[in-house]
Amino acid sequence: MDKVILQARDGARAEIVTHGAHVCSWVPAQGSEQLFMSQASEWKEGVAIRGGVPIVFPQFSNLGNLPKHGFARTAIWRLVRSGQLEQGAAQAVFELQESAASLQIWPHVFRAEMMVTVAEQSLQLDFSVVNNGDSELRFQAALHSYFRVQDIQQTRVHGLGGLNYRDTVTGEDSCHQSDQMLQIVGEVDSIYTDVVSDIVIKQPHQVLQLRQSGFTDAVVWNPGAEKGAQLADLERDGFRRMLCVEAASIMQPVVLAPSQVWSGMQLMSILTK
Ligand code: TA6
Repeated sequence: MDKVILQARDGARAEIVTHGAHVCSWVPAQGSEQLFMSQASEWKEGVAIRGGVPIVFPQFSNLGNLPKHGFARTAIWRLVRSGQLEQGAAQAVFELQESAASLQIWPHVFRAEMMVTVAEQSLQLDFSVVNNGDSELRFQAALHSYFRVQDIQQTRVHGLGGLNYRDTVTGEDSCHQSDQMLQIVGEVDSIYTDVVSDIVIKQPHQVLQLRQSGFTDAVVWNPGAEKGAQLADLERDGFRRMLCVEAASIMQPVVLAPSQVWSGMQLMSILTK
């Protein structure tokens, strides 16, 4: 699989494969790996990678007729450019346009772009879509980020208090997050709406801040022991070492008029060690 390795002047690194413009690794300057990557992931053309940052587009989950989570995560993206910027950050840009295969299942003309920027303690992911067709373009999108945690039992999520969410596990649609702090116990699969504040993943050894813009929702997912064991490409007991916190636009799909552009961003920053 073709891979782009980004290295900032300060040593911060990220790795992206053209399969899905998928970020597989992020190591901040003087830091350790921050993304979870399943050792049982298949790394096969046409198959989604279990870990890193899959790009979900143009459909979230099975909320439509397309393959689950859309086709972008299994498509081969084109590398537009990569290298170091003047200030020392490293950046790569990938693009995906309609193809004969995509047009068969989704009759739209578009250009999607993924820009990955790494430096110091941060990784910034900018995802954008332009409608190159002559009719309305409607889609869902998510940066399905898998974070690596030392122990899910010791991990806490802050910043979701006060938000409404859909609990995909129970099927309940109008739940309210009254606790300020979320502890992950068993299977968790929730879509939080109207996200405006930062989300923070706290572990005993570090604090990771997630900032998003453009995306209106955030998904928190951990399959738990039972569902985790059913995922053939999730390494044994992988649920203990991963937590997905995704920047997403699901409940209100993005609607673009011809020539219109939409962009969404997820910025991940280590606050302390
Ligand atoms: O974003 C959460 C979710 O939609 C879950 O429901 C779970 O199925 C997960 O994504 C992973 O999906 P995948 O198709 O990669 O197995």
